Amino acid sequence: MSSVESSTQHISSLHIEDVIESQSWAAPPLAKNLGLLSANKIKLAKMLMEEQQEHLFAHWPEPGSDDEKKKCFFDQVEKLDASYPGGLRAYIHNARQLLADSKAGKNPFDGFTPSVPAGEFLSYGEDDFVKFEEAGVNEACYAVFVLVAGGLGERLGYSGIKLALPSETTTGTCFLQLYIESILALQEASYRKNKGNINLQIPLVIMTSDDTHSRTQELLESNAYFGMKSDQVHLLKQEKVACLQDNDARVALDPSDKYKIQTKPHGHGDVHAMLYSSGLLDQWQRLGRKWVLFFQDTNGLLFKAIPAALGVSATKDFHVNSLAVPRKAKEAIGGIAQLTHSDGRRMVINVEYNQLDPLLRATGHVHGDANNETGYSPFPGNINQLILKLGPYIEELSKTKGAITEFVNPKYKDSSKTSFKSSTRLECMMQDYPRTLSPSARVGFTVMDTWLAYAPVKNNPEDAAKVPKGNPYHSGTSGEMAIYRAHSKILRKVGVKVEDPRIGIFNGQEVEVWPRIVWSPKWAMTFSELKQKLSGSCQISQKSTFVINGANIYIESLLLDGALLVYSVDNSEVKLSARVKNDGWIFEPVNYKDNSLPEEIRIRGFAIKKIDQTILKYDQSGKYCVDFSNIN
Ligand code: UGB
Repeated sequence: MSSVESSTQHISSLHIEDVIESQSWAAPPLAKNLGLLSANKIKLAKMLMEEQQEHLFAHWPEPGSDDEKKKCFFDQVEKLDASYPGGLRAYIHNARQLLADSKAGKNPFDGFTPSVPAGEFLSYGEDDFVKFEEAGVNEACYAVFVLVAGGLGERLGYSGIKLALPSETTTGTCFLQLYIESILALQEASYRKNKGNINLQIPLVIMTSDDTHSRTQELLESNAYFGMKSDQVHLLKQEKVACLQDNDARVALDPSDKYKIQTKPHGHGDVHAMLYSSGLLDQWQRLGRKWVLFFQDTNGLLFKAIPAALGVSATKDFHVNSLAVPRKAKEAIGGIAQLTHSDGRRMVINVEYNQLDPLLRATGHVHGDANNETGYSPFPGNINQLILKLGPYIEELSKTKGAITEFVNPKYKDSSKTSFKSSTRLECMMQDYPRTLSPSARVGFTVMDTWLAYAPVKNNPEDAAKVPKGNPYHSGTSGEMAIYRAHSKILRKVGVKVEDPRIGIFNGQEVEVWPRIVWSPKWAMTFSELKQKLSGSCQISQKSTFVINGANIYIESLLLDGALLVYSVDNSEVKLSARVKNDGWIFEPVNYKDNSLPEEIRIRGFAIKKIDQTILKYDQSGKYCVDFSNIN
């Protein structure tokens, strides 16, 4: 039987009425092909016609040609319809409205005046910081972590998933490993602090997308979940949304496949709807969880700030606590602002970096997004680390079902704003969650030093090198250097003499090169833990590399000028006094255009050459008191 005959039979047996009726509503190329579709897909076809989407079928040949592709097209339509609240029709309607607003130049914050809100400002090692850190560790056993990792990182120009990228190349620890080990260390510290009375595993949810899902799963599985229990980790995959080709919200076809709708990510704001529909929130509440901590894929410093920020949330009973850092004007991070409406409404919210300048100019700030006398923008920079209190979060989501205010950001061809350079789509951001909260909600933020809390890896070498002087590069180079700087500065705060950095230039970026000091999270998560682990006189030269990996390594004195790596198993205790001098490890500049090198090296602009090192390894349980010196 030919496919034409088979489709005719399909028509007669299944939905002849729909098909006959189609004469009135379907464009001819579609009408002829309706016999290929199930009743539900015919409904979707009708909806698309009603929403002026007939261009999607203009190229469809007679039945018998490309039938499988036509069916696949409607499989995709069905999926897009099911994954958007209210379906594809609602998506098209929302898009039309937002595109009209965008064309009219309407500001989403119309009627609101921005001002600088009051928040908590913490300095590493100060009394307040230490107090909040201790409170945070106490509370960590009631926390859950949610990592948004659906983005591909097109700006970074890295072909792998960003979670697999080494956070630094001294140890090669990738971001996902660093995050998981930090959560496990926090879990352990919280268990100890609660004297073993509360023994909860801290769950980790990772939001992935089609771009990242399977590679994230593989990374976890091939590394035994980096020490987490496999049922402690939950992957939720977000779906993409349809692209739009014009102001009428006509859906765009994929330029490389005319039977496919072009799709793009909807943004990290999807995380709220996904958590809502996953059932995890109620499960966590039943188990007595209190806090949900959201974070992003490439910030190697984040967990230095987490315990204190969680302590702030717990102490001040914040429903929402955004972690922030001082922000340079025009830096590509959102600004946290208090917005007050002429009708009395008021909210503390992130204003995204591309909206802050126009909003300020529209409300009488003639210089727009500018630094003040401190050399920084008066608006703290949002680093998209949010801590939400679980109870109020569940209450709010039961009203909104996790839907987040969307926006559209078309790149117009010219000032007439009638056509786009390339297709666009609706997007939403997780930090817009507080926009629907009532004014009585307890919304706050916590500002910490950038060197301690924030060093994302987002920009490729070429773009990073073009960043205005004084603004952060947010590159592979700066992300790695920031980890060494943070560890060096933290050690200085506990009394270690760490030599000043030298200046290095890699991939056209001028960076401070501090000693390469790296420790595993289980060695020390907090200021108090560090103080217990370090005593006596300790000195580290700029050319040094110092790696500590083990829970119970106590440094009693240290004179280091070279590379020293200390490893121990968790059930051993090492008390170490060491004087080490060797040629150590050095950075060799590499050209990012050199295709013979691995991408993760090229994006940094340097490779580590291991000339000489001292390795002290304790892989059997026991107590060790080590006095090591290779200096005569
Ligand atoms: N992400 C997803 O999981 N799904 C998506 O669809 C998109 C992204 P970007 P950007 O702190 O540095 C954010 O692209 O545009 C994940 C804040 O909006 O790195 O730089 C993705 O995998 C901004 O206010 O975000 O801006 C990644 O983990 C500022 O805080 C995360 O979402 C800035 O980050 C962020 O994606 C910052």
